[in-house]
Amino acid sequence: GARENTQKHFAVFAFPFTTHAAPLLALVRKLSESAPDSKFHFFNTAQSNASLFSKDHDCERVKPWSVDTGLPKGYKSTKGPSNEPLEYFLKATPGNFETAVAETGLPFDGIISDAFLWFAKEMAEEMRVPWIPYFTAGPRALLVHVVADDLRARLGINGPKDQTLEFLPGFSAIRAVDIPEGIISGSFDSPFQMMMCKMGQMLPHASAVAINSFEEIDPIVVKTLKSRLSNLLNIGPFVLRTPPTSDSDIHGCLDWLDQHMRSSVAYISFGSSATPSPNELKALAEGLEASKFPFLWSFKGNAQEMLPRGFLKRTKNRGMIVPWAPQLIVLGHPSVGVFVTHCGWNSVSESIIGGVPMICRPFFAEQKLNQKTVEAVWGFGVGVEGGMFTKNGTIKALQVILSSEEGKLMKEKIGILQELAFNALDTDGSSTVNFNSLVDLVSRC
Ligand code: U2F
Repeated sequence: GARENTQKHFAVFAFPFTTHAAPLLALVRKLSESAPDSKFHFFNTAQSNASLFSKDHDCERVKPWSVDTGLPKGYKSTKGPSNEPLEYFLKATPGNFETAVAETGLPFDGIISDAFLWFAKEMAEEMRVPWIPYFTAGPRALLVHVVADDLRARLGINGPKDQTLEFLPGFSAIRAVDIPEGIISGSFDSPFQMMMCKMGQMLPHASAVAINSFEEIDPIVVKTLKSRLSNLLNIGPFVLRTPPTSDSDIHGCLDWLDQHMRSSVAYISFGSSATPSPNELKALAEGLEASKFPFLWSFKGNAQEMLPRGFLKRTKNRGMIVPWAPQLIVLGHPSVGVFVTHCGWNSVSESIIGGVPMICRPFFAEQKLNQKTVEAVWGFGVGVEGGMFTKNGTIKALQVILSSEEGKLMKEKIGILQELAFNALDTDGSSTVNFNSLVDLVSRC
């Protein structure tokens, strides 16, 4: 930048939905430790910032700053999951970020943003500073957005669902139906899909693209990505740099796990926003009960009301239901043998870190692509039969992973990637080297 030897300021733009802002903040906090002359303004909705910044946190180097939610005055959220807040927020962008940036009165030396917020590129260009987007999901998800035009040209719009993507290196097991909506199928004109489309077009023009993944996880895909992006920096799994501590285990999951046999427990969680339908919840509960495997369930909502009558009582000796679990530590506990997951990227990464094979029930975004990769590329997980929980499908999937030879093989396979993940974070590992380049880049802004 022009103002060398003075303190540098970075604007950080967060995407305040699902598990996006937390990983971005974790990255920025680590950057601030490695680049002590830099200050970061963390632009995010007040509500999301309130959940991320504890009152006693030192906000000296990373300062929370509010952006408008775009919600109409007096807006009352509906009960249950709703897309409305996202839609209002997207309507308010980029104006809300521009206003907030102006409020600071600062000239910034660079913008670091959630990759979704592509307009940061245009703002950075106006400020004549670098734009560094952070993609919080995996390399395959990133690639399908970057090559979206090629996919449309090859596969057409709403073409045959079973068509495979042989033309894309490493994708021969992936079918059209596994690709996130808004690329070759689904709705194209929703504000969210339009944002994803612009993201794919803008990323090749970024100074660097950081991603919460590691090079060894999917070398062929990483190679293609590197040919499309000017500076791809795989810096993950970043959670290994900022792991939660066991004192966050307020519901006693770890003590409970200690009482169970090695690789015997099913851990269940569907991330921050997916909830199976009442019918599927019932089927999953019936399957768990009939299978007789012990289970630990991180459950959103009122389990008493939402699960079959008497289920909690009948399974109380081998089931534990909690509103929140320290997932990374749980998946690292030797008693956990399988993760029943929606395949959000953080969950897939944490399962790899724990060396736990998966039962996949994806819901939206790139979760189906993650499932197919787990199943058909890496070979350490299964989808539920028919794509939805049924009692028998659940029993079958649990048996495959917890008590079959095939399951043992999956455990071995995921163990290999687990080791590579830890190696990537070693002092001379690929993710450490890439993180150091990112620190350099930030220092040179
Ligand atoms: C969106 O994913 P989600 O937020 O739904 O799910 P994950 O990426 O799997 O992240 C969930 C995180 O919450 C943690 C867990 C993960 O780090 O460890 N957690 C926990 O600690 N305890 C609990 O009881 C439950 C969860 C989106 F929907 C996905 O498609 C994307 O892949 C993802 C990343 O961009 O964001």
